[in-house]
Amino acid sequence: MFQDKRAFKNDFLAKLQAMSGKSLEESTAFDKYMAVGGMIRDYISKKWVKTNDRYLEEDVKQVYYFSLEFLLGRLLGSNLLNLGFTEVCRESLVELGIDLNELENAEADAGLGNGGLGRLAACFLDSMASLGIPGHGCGIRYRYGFFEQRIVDGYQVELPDNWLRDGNVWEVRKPDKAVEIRFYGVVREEISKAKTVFVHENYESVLAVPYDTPVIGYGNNTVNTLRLWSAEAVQADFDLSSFSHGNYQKAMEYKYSVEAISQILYPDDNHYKGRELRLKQQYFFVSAGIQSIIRRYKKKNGSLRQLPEKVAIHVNDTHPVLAIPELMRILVDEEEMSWDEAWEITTATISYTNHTILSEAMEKWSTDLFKNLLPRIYMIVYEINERFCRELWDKYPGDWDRIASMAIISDDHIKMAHLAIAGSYSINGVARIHTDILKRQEMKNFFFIYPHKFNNKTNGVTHRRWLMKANPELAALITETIGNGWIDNPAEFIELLKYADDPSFKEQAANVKKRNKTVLVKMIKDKYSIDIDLESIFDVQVKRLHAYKRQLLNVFHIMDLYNRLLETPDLDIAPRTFIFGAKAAPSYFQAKTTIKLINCLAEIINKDKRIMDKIKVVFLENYRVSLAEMIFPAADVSEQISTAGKEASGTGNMKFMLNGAVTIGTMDGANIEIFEKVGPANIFTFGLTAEEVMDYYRSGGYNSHELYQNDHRLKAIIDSLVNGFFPVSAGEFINIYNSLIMHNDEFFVLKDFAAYADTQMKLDKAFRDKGKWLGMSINNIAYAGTFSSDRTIREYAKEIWGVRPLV
Ligand code: 26V
Repeated sequence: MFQDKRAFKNDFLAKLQAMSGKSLEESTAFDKYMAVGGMIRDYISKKWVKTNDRYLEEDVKQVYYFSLEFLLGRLLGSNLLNLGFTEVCRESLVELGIDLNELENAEADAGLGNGGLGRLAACFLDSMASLGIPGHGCGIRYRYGFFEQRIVDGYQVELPDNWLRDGNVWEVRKPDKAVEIRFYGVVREEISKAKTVFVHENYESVLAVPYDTPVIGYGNNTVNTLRLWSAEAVQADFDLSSFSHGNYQKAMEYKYSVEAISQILYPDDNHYKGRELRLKQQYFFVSAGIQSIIRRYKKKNGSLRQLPEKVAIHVNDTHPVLAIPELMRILVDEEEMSWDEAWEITTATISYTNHTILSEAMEKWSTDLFKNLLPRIYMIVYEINERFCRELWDKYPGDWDRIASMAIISDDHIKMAHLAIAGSYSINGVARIHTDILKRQEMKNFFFIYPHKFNNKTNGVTHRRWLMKANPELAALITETIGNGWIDNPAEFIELLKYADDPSFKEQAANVKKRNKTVLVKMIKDKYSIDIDLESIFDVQVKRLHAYKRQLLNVFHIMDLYNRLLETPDLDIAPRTFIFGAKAAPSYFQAKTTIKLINCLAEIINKDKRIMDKIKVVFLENYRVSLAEMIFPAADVSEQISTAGKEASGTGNMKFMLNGAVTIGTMDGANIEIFEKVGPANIFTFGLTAEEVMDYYRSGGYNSHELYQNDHRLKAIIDSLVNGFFPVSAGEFINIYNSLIMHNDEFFVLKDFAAYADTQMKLDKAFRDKGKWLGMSINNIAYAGTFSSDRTIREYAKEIWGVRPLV
């Protein structure tokens, strides 16, 4: 099939006909993409079965990564890469007059995630498979992924992401492995054989049907599984009995209400809103996942007592934390284990990662809502809370305040993070500073009683997708220079340090960057009709739109630069292109206003002839994984400017670094660890530290209005939000103005502005020294090995899960 070009072409033409029913001439790019996808599926099917058989036969410990989000992006390119078939495929297709890139572009992104947390889950799957670790994903097969963003008159408009419309070549439906999930109803206690048993009655049944997607390891024979669950009605679509009783409408209502569970991905990132459907989604996939794990486990092992020796279940943030009471339910109610034994097993099986400390993101469910939807699970959580509070009481007799603040249930709400901490054996943050903040502040009281549970696992990104796939020319140059050992061992990037001063290597690296910039320039010209100077600094901020990420600070710097250029048109600066990409949560008003502001500013600056094209501003619509793959390789500057203490880690920062961009950033998240690796000469840092921010929050002393009054540059910028400078209705940007001036600038945009603008000037100077800049760029690549998710996953495997690669 893939052994040589002749075999490939034969099989491809046959597959194309079989799948599309069309001739080569008639077929579309999508048909051809499906055909190659079908070939890959056939090719890996044996390896997939074999991988599972070996896991079962050799009875190895397996890890299940539970996540409400998996932001995979496209799979054709990365599957070809991991199988080593990119070249044979590309060349064979050329001989048929077909461009592989065009087929890749025909694939819809699997956008089943909001941002960092979902993309991390996808990088982890790639690393687990590539390291040969028996590890699988478990999540929801959303009918609609993260919304598609259109910019209309500068405003964000959301469209449904109908990613499954034309079918999904990678998934396999497994109806025989479906399980039943129960919602609502009542629980009756009964005495049976001198034991209390709990009978759940009058519940509503939902069928969870799994769709499996292969996760193909790089250059090994491992094919792991991402299992995504879809909700279906239990009865046949047209239930004859209710139909004949005139209950057609009722039957259909039930069907639609069930299907709603896996219909959409909630598009809020870092903002919790206690919606019942969201809780339903959480229990739905967690219960399905645990039931299927137990079923598989029992095939091989008799007693569930050894479960933690064979199974690790990892919960990605608190979203899947119902895994804890669900596992308890199965052990206690179905396996008839004692509570204590069940608790011992559960807390030795489940581990938890925290991804944010923003208080508005902390999940807490109203007990009324919870009890109504999940009556038996509520009873179990209630019991967990009782026992936990008793334990606290023994440690802190009489200290009601402390106990109330740590309780799992308090103020008529269930605190999911507290449940996660009590019910798991490991709790980790995603960068050193983040873990330290958890231990010292947010989870201080828990750290005090369970110090052994807390640990750090600094995030990473897969260098296969984010370098080899996204930036093949840079990957080839690195291999030419230091050999290909870095592919299996990204720490070897460090060998590049020897070439950081090598003029010929530098020139080649510069040429690669230039070609990548050319690709982006062409896309921008074609799509937005904006002319970009190839020699300009490509200064990029791509991430979710959120006040704490401070896209506003970036905007203020651009406005200031513009003002200065108007005063001094021949201002001595390198030309710059400011590139943004960001989606705002549909209900996040200020974030949407910020998008409008960026687009208004772009409009003004890009058409102002007076500044002689010194600066341009581009807002790239619909930021997503496949667009990111085009952006990172073309970036010169990586904007990582969150308010210190707020960005748990960041992973975009790592993707930029890996592609030779230089960071301008605050001492926040993983920026700190990047700084420690590359050293102060190869990164631009500025602004308040997390401690300083904390001190202001604790003790006051910050007055944004004073800053506004005293800094004439800042005043000019902020005034222009509301003085008619922008051609919008009065009041358009008043909420931004108010958040800064009337509500004392919660994220310290004004406070960090001067330091940011100064640092940007230093960056400008460094960029104009071409040799120096290239050295910085190369240093960044050289130190990027640490931030490969292979390093991260090895740490999880060894220090949390206790799983080993199967070789
Ligand atoms: C939270 C919530 C809260 C409830 C409502 C829906 C919803 C949806 C998503 C989230 C996730 C927010 C947490 C998150 O994405 N954190 C990011 O995780 C990255 C990976 O660890 C990390 O690099 C980013 O710094 C962090 O913001």
